Amino acid sequence: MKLIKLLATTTAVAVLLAAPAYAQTRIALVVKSLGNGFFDAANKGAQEAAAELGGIEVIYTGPTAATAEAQIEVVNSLIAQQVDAIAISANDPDALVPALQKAMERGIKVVSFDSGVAPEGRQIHLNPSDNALIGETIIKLAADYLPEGGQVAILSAASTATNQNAWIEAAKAALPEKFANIELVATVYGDDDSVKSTDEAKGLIAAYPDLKAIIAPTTVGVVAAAQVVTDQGLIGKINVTGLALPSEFKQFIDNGASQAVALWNPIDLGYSAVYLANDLIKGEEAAPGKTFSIGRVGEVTLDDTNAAAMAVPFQFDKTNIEEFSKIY
Ligand code: RAM
Repeated sequence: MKLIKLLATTTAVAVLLAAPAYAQTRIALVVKSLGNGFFDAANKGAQEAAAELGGIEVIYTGPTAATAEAQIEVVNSLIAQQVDAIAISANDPDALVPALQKAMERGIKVVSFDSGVAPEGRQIHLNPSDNALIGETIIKLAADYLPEGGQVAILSAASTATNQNAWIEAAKAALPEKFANIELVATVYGDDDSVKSTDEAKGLIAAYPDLKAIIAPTTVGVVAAAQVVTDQGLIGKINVTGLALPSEFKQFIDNGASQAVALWNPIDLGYSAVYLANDLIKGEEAAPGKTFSIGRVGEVTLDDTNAAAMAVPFQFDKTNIEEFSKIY
């Protein structure tokens, strides 16, 4: 009798202990590549949202190299693990569509954030800010310090990256009308890889002796370019600007390789992506015009492609980078 009671109690305890693991909702945060401080910050926000919502495990994952092929492998493995949702920052808008459609067919909710997937491959896309505004901002960051105008070049991430390509397109559209004395001489791709970005920055400097600014709309590329300008003794001759994580970039505002850069809050971006994924898991349907509330960040409303944008980009220079470098 005693033994049965003991067994029953032990089983009950075991079930209780095991229960949370089974009951847990799993949301995978799939990033362009691991080892990127921007995505580490997004993951910080994702974990914060998970803790706030309760019962959620965020699986932070991604390939080592920022390619769509490598992300497809990650997605396929998440499908096999039967996660509840995938929130992805894509290295290509189209290449991931079949794998993500397969995920959706199996009941996995799919959100893209930061760098989008084409509408047929996801339910919601969350942009950090308005694409046209970001495109104009990255040119303005260079133009503000070039009153006489001059040559600039763009050092981007992967050549297929949805977000950078949208910003570059918007930047090119703004150039003739708003920045007539700025000449964009080249666009090169460093694949969000430090070594490749460094080589590409060196290549630009060698090919364009009159280059006045390198605009890198990637937190990886901007650091590489600023380091090259520093190492080659070109501070004051070539201004490096673009989108930078203050904690990684402060040293280059301090040493003068850059006058100013911009970014949004990557922590809020990851946080919001998890909120949206969780809403879909809970049964909410994405539809144009629908508003979703995203905890402490506020709310977003979906446009006619079920995409939404968060806040305006924030500018960092020597007056404020110190303060922001402590946050992200
Ligand atoms: C890199 C990535 C990311 C982009 C930032 C600005 O970390 O390419 O997708 O949003 O830069």
